[in-house]
Amino acid sequence: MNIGIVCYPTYGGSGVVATELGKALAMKGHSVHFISYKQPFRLVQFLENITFHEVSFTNYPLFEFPPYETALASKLVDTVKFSKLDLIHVHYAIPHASAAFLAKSILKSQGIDIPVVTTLHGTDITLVGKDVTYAPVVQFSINQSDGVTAVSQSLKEETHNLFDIDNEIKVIPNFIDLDAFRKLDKGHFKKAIAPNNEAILVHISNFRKVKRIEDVITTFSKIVKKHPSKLLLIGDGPERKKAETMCRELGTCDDVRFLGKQDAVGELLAVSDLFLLPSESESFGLAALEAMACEVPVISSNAGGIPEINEHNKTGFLSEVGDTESMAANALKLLKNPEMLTEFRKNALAKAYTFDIKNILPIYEGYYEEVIDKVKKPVA
Ligand code: GMT
Repeated sequence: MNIGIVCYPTYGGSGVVATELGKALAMKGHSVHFISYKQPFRLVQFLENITFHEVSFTNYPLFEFPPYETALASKLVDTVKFSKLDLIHVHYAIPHASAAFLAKSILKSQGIDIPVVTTLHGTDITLVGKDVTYAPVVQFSINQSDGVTAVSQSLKEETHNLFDIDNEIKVIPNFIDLDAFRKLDKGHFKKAIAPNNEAILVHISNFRKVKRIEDVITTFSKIVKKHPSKLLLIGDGPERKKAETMCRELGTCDDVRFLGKQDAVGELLAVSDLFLLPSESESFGLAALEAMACEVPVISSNAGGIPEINEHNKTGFLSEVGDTESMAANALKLLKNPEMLTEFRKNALAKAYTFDIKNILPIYEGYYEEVIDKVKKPVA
């Protein structure tokens, strides 16, 4: 197939999923065309079958905000026609689904019926999408898509709760490349981070409010009082400053390392003992899955789709959002009991295997074929 993928190029789960999906499709022989305003950050090496189409803006003094949606729709029209796409797959509804709808309508007027699949990722529904600023367009464009997928059962339910959706939403969970994310022997690295064999806890996110970074810091401060530990904070975003201030106030600065944005997160996960994810809401929690693939159990909140990945008392523990007391107690339970930690490590890996990209990729391919067939031969 000749597939167009629209995504955000920046650090964030939806861009990662879109890029890894495109790379895997290309490796299987499909032609993949990424369409975005910048090269996606995980699309670093040259791969046969992959083309990147940059959405560029023509600025004009009248525009305080350059009309990205219009530029994207125009780019889609152009790419569909000249690269002969069979399907457009947009990741994150805003504004990708409505731009795709506009492109589809333009192409239809020229005799081309391009199938559009929209994948809902989370905040495009639960946080930003439901806001009145965007809601009518989000609802309309989801209903106009030829196929709609959600990355978890929880997100599918949430979408139906928040919007009037008459389209069938297919759940296709996020996935992991178990060759790229696996436990590695990085003893020297561990020694550098934790010279006295302290436990290593890790959190990876975009440091937005929804991630509750304050709970990561508070939970860690409770853990470190009872067990020698280090905390690695990977990523960057609006809440970072607050996190730094909290570390100073709590006196944990010596044990907390802010590593900023990192590309090789696998290497850091390889030396970690526990992953902390106390999010307010999380449609899936891809970072937790990446940790589990590296045999790192997860101490998380019980929000959204997290329990579909992190099994309570098996691959980690779930606590109510904001209950840092319970999160710290759960972490200590594992850190103080090496046998239990080993068991949980194995369970985490076994669970990660159920999200192996090798199993999820054929589901996407089958769904694309189904949607293309539906558009070609509409049901009478
Ligand atoms: O978490 C974010 O703010 C980033 C966001 C994105 O679109 O990049 O992540 C969402 O999509 C990921 C990939 O499907 C999911 O793993 C995350 O759970 C989801 N984030 C939220 O629902 C908050």
